[in-house]
Amino acid sequence: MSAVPQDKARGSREGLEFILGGLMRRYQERVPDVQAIMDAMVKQGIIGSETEIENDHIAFRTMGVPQLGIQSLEKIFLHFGYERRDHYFFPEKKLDAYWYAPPAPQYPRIFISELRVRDLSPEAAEIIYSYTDTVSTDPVTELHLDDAKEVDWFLHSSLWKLPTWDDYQRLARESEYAAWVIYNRYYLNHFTISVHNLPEGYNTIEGFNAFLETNGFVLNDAGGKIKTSPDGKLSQSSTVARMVKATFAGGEEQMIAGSYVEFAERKLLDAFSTLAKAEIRREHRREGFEAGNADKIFESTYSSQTNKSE
Ligand code: OOG
Ligand code: NI
Repeated sequence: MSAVPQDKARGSREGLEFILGGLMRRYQERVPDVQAIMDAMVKQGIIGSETEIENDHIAFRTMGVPQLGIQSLEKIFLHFGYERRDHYFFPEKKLDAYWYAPPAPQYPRIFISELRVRDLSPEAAEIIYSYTDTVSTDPVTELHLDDAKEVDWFLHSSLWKLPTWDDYQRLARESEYAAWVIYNRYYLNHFTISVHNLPEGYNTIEGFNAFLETNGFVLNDAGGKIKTSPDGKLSQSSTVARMVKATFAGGEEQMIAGSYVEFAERKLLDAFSTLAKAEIRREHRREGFEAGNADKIFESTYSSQTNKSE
């Protein structure tokens, strides 16, 4: 039994902020829509500066093999005080996912999904194992989690060898998610702008989508441009991932789907529907995620959607 109190065994807030900052910086560099959307919001007077944007959640994708996947990546965030919440299952896409509640409301929630590699065809699974088998043990167990620079480096370093363009295409034919992860690994898949606290006219997904489309941003329309939970309290939309130049094994360059931006509106829970605006905090709004919404948001990197932005 450890005598160390819980909060002392946990990673520091400074460490967590360094890691989240490092993720956002690489993501912003790779996804021009991020800066473009923030600039458009400032220009329109929706916000005074980009620091006012509330990040609802960030998302990662992982390969479900024993030494990697959710159980490996989550260790980093559990160390910094995140708590695992609900499980979601996507039978058609062969994915599992969990969401994680942050240690304090100023931090984003985290959504981590995982490919059920064992459910793919033997051919596709073999391609994946030919990369992941070089990782013999869970790499997160070897990290010094209190060394934020080491964690930041790990999240942006190659877990396995550079894929071949041929393997990427063969995977994409069976699972576009698999192809995305084999190349993009733990790069942030998206960050999410909370719209419900924005000024009138922009504080609903309908209003915010209209603003985005007026400014030329292309939205994912899988299942409709607005995805709403059955309780009507969580509505989401997302941009279509732009294509990024990727260098495959042997130096071959190809354009593939990168990351995207998501938007979320969380309505007040019925018990708090009469609260004055100044009193509303995160805990008064609809929490968590919704499998039916997420199922369609995944398609923001699928060719059926990315074809529209080329
Ligand atoms: C995640 C899609 C699901 C949400 O908020 O429900 C999601 C992904 O594309 O990896 O982000
Ligand atoms: Ni999301």
